Amino acid sequence: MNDVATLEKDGEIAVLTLNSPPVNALSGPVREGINNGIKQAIDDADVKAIVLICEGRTFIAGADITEFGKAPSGPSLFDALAMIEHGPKPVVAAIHGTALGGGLEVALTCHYRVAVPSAKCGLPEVNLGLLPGAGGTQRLPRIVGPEKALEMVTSGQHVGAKKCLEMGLVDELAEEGKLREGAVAFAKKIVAEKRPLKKVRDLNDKVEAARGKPEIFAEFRKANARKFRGFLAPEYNIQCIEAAVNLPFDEGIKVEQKLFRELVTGTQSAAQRHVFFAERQVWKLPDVPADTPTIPVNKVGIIGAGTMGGGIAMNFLNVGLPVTIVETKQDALDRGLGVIRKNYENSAKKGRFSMEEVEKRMGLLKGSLDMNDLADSDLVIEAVFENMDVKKQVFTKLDAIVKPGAILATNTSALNIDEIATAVKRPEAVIGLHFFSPANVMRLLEVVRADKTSKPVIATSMQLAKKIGKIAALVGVCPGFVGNRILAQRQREAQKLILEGAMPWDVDRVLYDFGLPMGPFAMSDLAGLDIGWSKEKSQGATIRDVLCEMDRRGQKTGAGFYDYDENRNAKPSPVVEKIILDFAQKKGINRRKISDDEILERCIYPMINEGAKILEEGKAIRSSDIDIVWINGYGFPVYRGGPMFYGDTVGAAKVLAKMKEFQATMGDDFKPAKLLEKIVAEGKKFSDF
Ligand code: 3H9
Repeated sequence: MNDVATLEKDGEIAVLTLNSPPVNALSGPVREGINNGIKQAIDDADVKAIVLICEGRTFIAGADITEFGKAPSGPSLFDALAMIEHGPKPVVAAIHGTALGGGLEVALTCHYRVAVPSAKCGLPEVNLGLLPGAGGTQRLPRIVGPEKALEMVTSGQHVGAKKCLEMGLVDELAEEGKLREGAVAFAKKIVAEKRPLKKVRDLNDKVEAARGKPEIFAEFRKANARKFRGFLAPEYNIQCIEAAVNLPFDEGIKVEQKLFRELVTGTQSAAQRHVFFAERQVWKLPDVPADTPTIPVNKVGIIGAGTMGGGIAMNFLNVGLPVTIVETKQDALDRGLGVIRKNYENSAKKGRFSMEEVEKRMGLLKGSLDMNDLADSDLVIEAVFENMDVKKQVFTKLDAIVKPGAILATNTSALNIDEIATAVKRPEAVIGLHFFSPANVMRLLEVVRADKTSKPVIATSMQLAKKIGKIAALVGVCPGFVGNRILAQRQREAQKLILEGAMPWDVDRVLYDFGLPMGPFAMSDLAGLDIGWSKEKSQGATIRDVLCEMDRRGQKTGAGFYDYDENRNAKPSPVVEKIILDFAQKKGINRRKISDDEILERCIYPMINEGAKILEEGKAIRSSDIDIVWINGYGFPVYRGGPMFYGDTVGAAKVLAKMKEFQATMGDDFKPAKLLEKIVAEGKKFSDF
């Protein structure tokens, strides 16, 4: 038939098998294979029913995402679906792995669905800034009802086969490992029983029952407003389910088509598709190939039981790896272990796991006051406070204690790891593992490669990151590494802006509306303004100094840049306004009105420019890695694709022009990166690097 589809016969049952690794995505050849295979089986008078099944790790996992934005080739998916649905013979989808997006839409067009218990079904298009564009939004609610359909299409969740069976999404479960036999037997059964062709499009009970009940949608929108903020796709998905409820099937399909086209040609979906591939690219290291030997890690040591050390420990306990935490004082150790236990107990109370599981994880944790207890660790992560001399002493001690071949990692967020590595005789074992706070929650891990770090140490760190459920980006040593180095640009501008004319709440509002979870000043209030501040050294040199001296140290003291009520709701503070005005006057600054556009451009463009410098210096492997860091470590809105993709969206030429304009009036904080100039000169994009 073609390279990806084969048609065989098992008695009266035709079995159409698709084989297009890695995930049987609906590329041109796969669509052609379905279309022609079904037609051939229909034309064969001996065939009474058809089973559609896939080879490899999964049933069809969706449309081929790489095809979006390109000219379509081969038969349309709709032709293939019509061939299945309107044909005269029952078609049974046989599902293993995942039936996702267009894959589930194919299965929903089949007349019956059989799955193995481990299979999962879902419509995850929303995560790509899309909606199911092949009838999914119209067929799904006809089976599971509009409420469940709303959940599924706006969350993109993968639903297990047993649940699918309960919901009617799957008709029968086949024995694990025996899908083909099970599906063929099922097909034979429906032939023998002369069951009718069950077309999902004709099932109207559930959608009609919801007609005239707009509150279903109003309540759903309200309940999820925070979660959906800024994203287009969830709202468009909701509108499609509304159409399924209120319109006849074919009219509903027209709405789905129109909204799908809008999304697939829009910037948000392009950004979210970019993130999908970026998340997969980030693991690929050009000079550390996949077959690089790794170091078995069965025991982890952590130095420091503070917030960071404790959070880091939890990551390993969660996946069953024993951890020894070393502290210098018994009370600090007890406190640290107590916090870990409390965190686990809170999760258990919320029903995430059982109390037994809490004990199991705590049973893997050992506290100690003696660094010698780390001797047989395969990986030691140092998480003591940020002081070069202290860290070097710790590493020298570790060097003498820990067995050869172990990885010696530092969780520093700022210090020079090359210098830390001079404290040991085995610099090849030293690496940075920069966890973000809270370390047991935040998904990002910056894996920092020092000058002499060996490839097995890098490969092992990346592998371990995956094991503990992080997304890791390999970066180089430079001040602040990738994430904080870029953050410093935004922080500097935010501070300047409030002296020049804006107020903290203006800056915060603009960045919040851009899509960040909170602005820099709300962030500082949350973290505590006195981090890294001391009364003795404070000279009132910055607004922060002034605020801290007044004991306005952020949310914890009920006041910082904002005033807080007892529920920690922030209000702009007249006191802060006056402090800022006085401060600006003292500095001889003539305050002026600053537009929202200027706030945004001054906060974001220098970040993009810094990203270009990072690429130019080779401190990140690719521009999309920087996006991954900022999306997962700092809440950069996914629908903008990360700072570098956003730079491509506005255009490197515009970023450069603005940087030059700002440089002319405000100095070299805005000096364009050489790479930015080069990209513009060559008419390229950041994503080309
Ligand atoms: C859609 O269906 C729209 C329709 O409604 C409308 C039609 C008109 N296309 O994740 P992995 C690649 S939208 C192209 O590492 P896993 C992936 O890039 C789609 N490529 O494996 C990677 O490549 P590489 C809705 C795809 O086992 C390789 O396959 N569907 C696609 O951890 C392995 O992927 C989705 O959103 C694709 N659709 O997870 C599902 N999918 O090796 C998206 C994967 O070069 N996919 N690749 O880096 C997934 O969620 C996961 O890949 C899956 C497997 C769970 C299937």
